[in-house]
Amino acid sequence: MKIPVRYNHVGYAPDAAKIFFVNPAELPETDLAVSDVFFRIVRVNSEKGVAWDGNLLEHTYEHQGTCEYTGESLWSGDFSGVLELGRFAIQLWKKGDPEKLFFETLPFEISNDWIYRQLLANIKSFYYQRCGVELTPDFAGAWARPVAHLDDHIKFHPSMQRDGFWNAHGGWYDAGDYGKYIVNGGVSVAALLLACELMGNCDAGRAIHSPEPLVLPDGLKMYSLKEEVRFELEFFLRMQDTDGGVFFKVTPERWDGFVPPKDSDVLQKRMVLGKSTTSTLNFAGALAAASRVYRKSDAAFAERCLQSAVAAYRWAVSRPYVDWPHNTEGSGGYGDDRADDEFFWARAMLYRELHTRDKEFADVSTESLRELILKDMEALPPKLGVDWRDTQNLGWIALALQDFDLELQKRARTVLEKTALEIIQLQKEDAYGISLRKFIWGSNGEIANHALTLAIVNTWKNEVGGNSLVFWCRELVNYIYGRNPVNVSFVTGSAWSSPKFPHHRICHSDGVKEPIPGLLVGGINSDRQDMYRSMHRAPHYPDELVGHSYTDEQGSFASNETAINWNAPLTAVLALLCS
Ligand code: 9MR
Repeated sequence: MKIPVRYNHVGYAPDAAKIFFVNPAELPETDLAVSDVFFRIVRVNSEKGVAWDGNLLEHTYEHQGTCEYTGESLWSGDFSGVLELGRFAIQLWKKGDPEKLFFETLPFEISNDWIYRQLLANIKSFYYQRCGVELTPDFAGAWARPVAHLDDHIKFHPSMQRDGFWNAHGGWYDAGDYGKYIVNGGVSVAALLLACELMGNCDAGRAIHSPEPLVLPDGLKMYSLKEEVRFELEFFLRMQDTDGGVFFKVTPERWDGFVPPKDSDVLQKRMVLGKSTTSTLNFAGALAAASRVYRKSDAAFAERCLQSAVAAYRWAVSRPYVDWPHNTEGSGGYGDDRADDEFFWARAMLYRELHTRDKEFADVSTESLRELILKDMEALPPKLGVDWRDTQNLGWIALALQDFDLELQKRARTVLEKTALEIIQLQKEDAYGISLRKFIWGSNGEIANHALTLAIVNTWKNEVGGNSLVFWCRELVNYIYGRNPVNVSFVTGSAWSSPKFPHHRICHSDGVKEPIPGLLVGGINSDRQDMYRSMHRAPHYPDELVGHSYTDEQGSFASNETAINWNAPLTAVLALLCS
């Protein structure tokens, strides 16, 4: 069926802008001018009352022409004036006498709490990624599962030539596979901890800070974000060797098939691999951030995190070029041949945490760190968002959020504001209001990370260059939840159009029809790396268009896998939009 309307399938907040797009080529009549069509917002109740009538425009933002990645010439409609709460549909009508109804969307909501509900689902998704523990029915409902992958007594990979066993228990599975990776876990934890740090005690704050589990509307229990992140942090701490270095990953010997964790346990040996400079610095950045967030509620744990971060940093300083383990036989590579951005992140975090403790940490004194940070700032301008390979934005953010070195704070804020403006400028020039110029593996994660940049800058400044940061942040969120070229709300369980067949081993082996909710899939990826598989396993993309490089199939690891580093920035953005 043709769906000519691109809109947020979940909803819009009453005080938010409510913009949608129309692809006229998908209307039932051709050669229509924009002035031939009008839209109507109708209430989805027995009376179907009209909430708004409006005309369409031939352009959106500063974008006048054809969408480069789909060829569409999108029109746009705006019903920001509808402030009432409820369930609504968008109708497209042909003007004339009589008027003719062309199309009606499936319902979406205008509500104050749709973002909060999605936030809860997202936080919960990390619980479903837990490894090595039983997921109990009171938390997991239909997705309960027995304990597997204990990882508490596993060998080192033969390439390490190291005897003995290691306890690498706990932590989250990275994605659709059963690997656990420090590099990717670290950036995920960092994004989530930013939400913990910045989110005050507003109504939504309970979902972030509560020490007790929450009970969700569906009756299931859920850990607050702070408690959930701690589960991953405990795993991180186990991954630190006695010399301070941090192992890179826990990997099965070969890639697992689509079997449940318990079967994988029987079929596979699991091993520890690493250490590398990047994994060790990633650990340092994440653990230093943790020491900040847990200081008030658990000073001993916070101190342990900080001491471990310092030990990791020292290890990396003395071994600045220890390469990532070039091994992808049973797990992903996360190969990164530059560690300068990880150094910057770790240094900035430690600078922030240690500045009152020079006497104890003479080798990482405020003065010495600052000197290096000044060089980092010159060498490593921010990117539009964080990603697992390039982490310097976390350094910039740490400097922008501290308030004891106002000179560096000002510099960092100015630079990040410029970055935010760049994101917005790209959005304005794009037919779908997004800031990408290429759709890569995990493009949804990239969009979420750009949105996080906007949301972070918004914590100290509401506008850049006259543009509202919240407005542009919400525009990116609208894309994620359905207003995109493939009409998919990219988070499982969020809307009628959500992925049903994510590339996720647990979802496909747990015997439950519905996928685990709250998982963000990678999304449009024009590289389509999964097409290089044998014919019968290659996924079925709808056509050749760059903007249609997405398919809701289990086999599409390049477009339909979920991963913690994509979910994490989205979770943080949703939290910050609730505050
Ligand atoms: O997100 C990663 C992406 O940037 C890389 O291009 C891709 C190929 O190396 O790997 C992605 O990460 C995967 C990881 O290697 C293994 N777990 C699943 C991750 C998401 O697909």
